[in-house]
Amino acid sequence: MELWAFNKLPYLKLWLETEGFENSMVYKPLFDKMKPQVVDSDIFESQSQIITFGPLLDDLADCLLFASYHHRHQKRKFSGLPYITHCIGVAKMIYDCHPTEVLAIKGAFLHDAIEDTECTSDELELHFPDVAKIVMEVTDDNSIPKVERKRHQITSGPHKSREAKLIKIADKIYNCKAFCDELEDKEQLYAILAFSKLVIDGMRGTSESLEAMFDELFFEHMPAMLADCDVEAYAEKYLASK
Ligand SMILES: [Mn+2]
Repeated sequence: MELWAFNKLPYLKLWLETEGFENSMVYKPLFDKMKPQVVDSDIFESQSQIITFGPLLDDLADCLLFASYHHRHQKRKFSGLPYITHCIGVAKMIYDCHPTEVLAIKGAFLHDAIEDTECTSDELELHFPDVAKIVMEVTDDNSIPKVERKRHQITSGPHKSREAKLIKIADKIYNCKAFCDELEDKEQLYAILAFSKLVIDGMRGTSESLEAMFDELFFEHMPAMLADCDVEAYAEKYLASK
């Protein structure tokens, strides 16, 4: 395994110590492995949400560490948890449904690194040549206007690689779940759900289980009347929103 990220362990430790680690999810086997080197073992005692990836550990550790480092100053909008919990959640969702899709799981850890941090595509390519292309596929082009960018998510979906589709679908599910839990403006929620449905509809046939997971969420939160007839209209609302 290429050990780039292990050079950054002091930074990760710093992040763990300063960013409310007690509320974050932990990739336990990885940190078990790190313990002798940098992390105090007591830090694990109070964890309630522990994620295990089992035998895939070695292949994934670098991706998680690299992503943890680059997202170290960011928090999730609603929960306030360290941003990396989102990347872990997306990776975990793919792992649960498709445990052998290692490239997609690695890509899931890194999927927001280009879009949301100072990490460059060159840097990613250098350290993770097998995953960089997949990450670029799920990275929105911030140089184009927001409406077009959002619309592009719908039109580009069908042409993406299988790995990119898995990440995109899991990412949408994760974010929609958060919106369903936290968003008080229901009209805005329906617009987001409708838009996400159109994006996912363009990638159907990728993962029966992930698609079913999205459908369950969609039909649980979208009133039946709207779900039947107004999806396109609500998606347009989302596209028109700032
Ligand atoms: Mn994401």
